[in-house]
Amino acid sequence: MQTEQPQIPLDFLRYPDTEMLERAKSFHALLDRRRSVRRFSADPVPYEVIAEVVRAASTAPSGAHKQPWTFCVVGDPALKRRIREAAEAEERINYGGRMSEEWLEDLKPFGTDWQKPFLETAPWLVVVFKRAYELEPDGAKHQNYYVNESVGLATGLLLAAAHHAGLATLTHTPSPMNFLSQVLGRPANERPFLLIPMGFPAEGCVVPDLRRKPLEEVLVPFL
Ligand code: IYR
Repeated sequence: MQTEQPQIPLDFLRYPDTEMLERAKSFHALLDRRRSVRRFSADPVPYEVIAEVVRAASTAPSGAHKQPWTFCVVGDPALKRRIREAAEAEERINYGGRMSEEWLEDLKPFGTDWQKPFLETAPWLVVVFKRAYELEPDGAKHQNYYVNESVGLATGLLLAAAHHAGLATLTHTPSPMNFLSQVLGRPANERPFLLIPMGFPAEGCVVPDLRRKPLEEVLVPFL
């Protein structure tokens, strides 16, 4: 390999085939219990748990290892309230006609509307920002690469890590979401990507009875 970068031995665990299959199955069983939750309990969750979940997310691969993400972790009730108010102001417009009839129809199974109480109830809001580019203190701009792919991967790991730790999440997409930059005072190179409430489900929380596509519908083998 032609590089000046120091290289270290790969820390890799190889399992026998039977154990590999067992591990693959049990990881699927874990992930298959993850559901998007829209009714949260106000029970507190230690900040340290959320920080570790973010640390796991930040192990994601990224274009040229630029790690083009910032995770704002919001527990402050006043900030959560401002985020809820701004999100609801936009969603009122969305549900009042900005979304197409087909879109509203597609959302019916989820029972969503413009009201977003979970933005105040959940103990934590993780606001994921993508870093479109990097700014040096002297004002020089540096590129990031495959930013959407990288931040999407990191967010997937964030959801899996939260679920593994025993936390419920919602992948929330207030739209438009520029208000998050203002409320959290983020710089111009950071753009809001997703808003993820984290905490415990409310007592008696229910979720829609949805089915995941069977493997045959999503996997095309070329053996
Ligand atoms: N952002 C809106 C609408 C919405 C859109 C999709 I696509 C969803 O899967 C869920 C909601 C809202 O949060 O209500």
